[in-house]
Amino acid sequence: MYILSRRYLPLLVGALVLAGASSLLAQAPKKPLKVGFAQTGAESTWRTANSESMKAEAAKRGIDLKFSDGQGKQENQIRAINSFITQGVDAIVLAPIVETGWDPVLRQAKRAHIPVILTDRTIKTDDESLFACFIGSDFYEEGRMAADWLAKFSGGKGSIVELQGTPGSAPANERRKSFADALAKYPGLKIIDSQSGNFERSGGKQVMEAFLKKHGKAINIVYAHNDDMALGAALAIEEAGLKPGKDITIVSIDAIREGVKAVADGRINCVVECNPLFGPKVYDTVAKLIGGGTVPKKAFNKDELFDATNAVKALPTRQY
Ligand code: GYE
Repeated sequence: MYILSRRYLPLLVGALVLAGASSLLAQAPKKPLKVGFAQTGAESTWRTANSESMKAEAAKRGIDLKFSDGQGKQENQIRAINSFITQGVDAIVLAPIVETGWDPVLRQAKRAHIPVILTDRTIKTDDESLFACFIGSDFYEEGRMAADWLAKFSGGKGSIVELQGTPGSAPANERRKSFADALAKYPGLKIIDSQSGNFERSGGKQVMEAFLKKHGKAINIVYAHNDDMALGAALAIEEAGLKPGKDITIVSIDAIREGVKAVADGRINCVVECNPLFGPKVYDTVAKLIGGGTVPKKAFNKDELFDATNAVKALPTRQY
């Protein structure tokens, strides 16, 4: 008996030490998740709502969020990602301002074993292993919805000016392409001019002023890639002595509260929704990835459309 316990004593002590250590570990407060978010900038109301959603949800979950405002420049976003890697974040969230040019910095993140979640906008790459997944809206579908709505509303006739988003960005590329693709079915609807207003209200106003000078009364319709530019264009139309929503039909994308309100007031005719509030979905995904789970490579938000038939009713519950 005595001999037995002598032999097993060290084992027993070892087991006790291990048990003690693991219960201590269990009691130690968990380190908060560290997430780096490289945002494009603050060009629109949509963007502000998106940043708010990401910040508020991080605060709610006790996530240590490193937020970087790229101020509309890809090089700032690349710098931010490099700094997130140096800081050893658990995950990187990127809203890529343009579609191309991300491979080198994403390779760095991959080498550091940090998962990258693309939100809002997609990228073009030959190596899809450089990002874990994408969460956002289907921009191609949004442009198609806008075109089909317009074809019905206009009876398939009219001259359109287009206000494009940021050059090279996924939403500008896809909203432009799908709208043009859909218009092929309606030969009476023609795009007579198209320029970028950079997704900004001031940009939309300036470009619309130039369009009005150049084309005058020939313009029947404005297709804006976002509500901020549509609201800027509505101002330019008013300043030119015309009635937006009546003399010139306006259709745009985002459905920010002010956009839906403008539809309710008859200044804009239709807004296609693009929901920016995906903070919760992004952090759920981060948690899953870090826990070793699998997530869908691409997850799209479901978007609606508002026009004179439903805008007034929708207004009180708009969240952004
Ligand atoms: O439509 C626009 C913003 O990428 C979906 O960017 C986003 C777009 C949105 O500035 O308002």
